[in-house]
Amino acid sequence: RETPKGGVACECRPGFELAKNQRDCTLTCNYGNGGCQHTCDDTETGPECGCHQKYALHSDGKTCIEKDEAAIESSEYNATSVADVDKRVKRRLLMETCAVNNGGCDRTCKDTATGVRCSCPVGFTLQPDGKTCKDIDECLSNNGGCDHFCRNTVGSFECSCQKGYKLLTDERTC
Ligand SMILES: [Ca+2]
Repeated sequence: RETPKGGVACECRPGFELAKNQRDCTLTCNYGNGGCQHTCDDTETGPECGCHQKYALHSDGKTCIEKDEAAIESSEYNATSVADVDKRVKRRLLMETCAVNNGGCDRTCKDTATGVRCSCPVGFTLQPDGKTCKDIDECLSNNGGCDHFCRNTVGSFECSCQKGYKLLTDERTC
C-alpha cells in the first residue's frame, strides 16, 4: 500500500498482524484459530492456545488431550503422538461399557464411574477374572444341607432320599 508521503506500507492478510518491524506478518487467533485445537488468546508473542476443562495442552502447544491421558503420556513418553493417545482413549471407551459385548461380563453388567462391574445371579460366583460366572457346588459344603443325597445343578442343587424315605417340603429333610 502506498502511503501519502510517497513510501510503501505493508499490510497483512486477514487474520495476520503486521509485526513490529513493519514487514513481517504474524499469525493471530483470527486465522485458523491460531492453530489451536480449543481456545486461542492473542499475546505479544503470538497466539497462545488453551484447552477446555478436563483437557491439558499437549507439548506441541496446540493440541488438547484428556487430562488423565496427559498423565499417561508423561509416564509413557515414547507414545506421545496424539494419534496414539486418541486410539488409546477410543479403545478404552469401547471396552469399558456394558453397551458393547456386555462389557465382557458373563451375566449382569453395570456401568460405574470406574468402569464396568460384572455380577452373577444367585447360585453362581464371580471368578477371579471379574467377568466369568461359575456355578457354586452347594453339595461340597455340608452336603448342601441335604439329609441324604445332594446333587449339584447349574445355578442350584437338589436333595433326594434313600429308598423308603420321602423328601419333606423343606426339600432337605428325609
Ligand atoms: Ca450349583
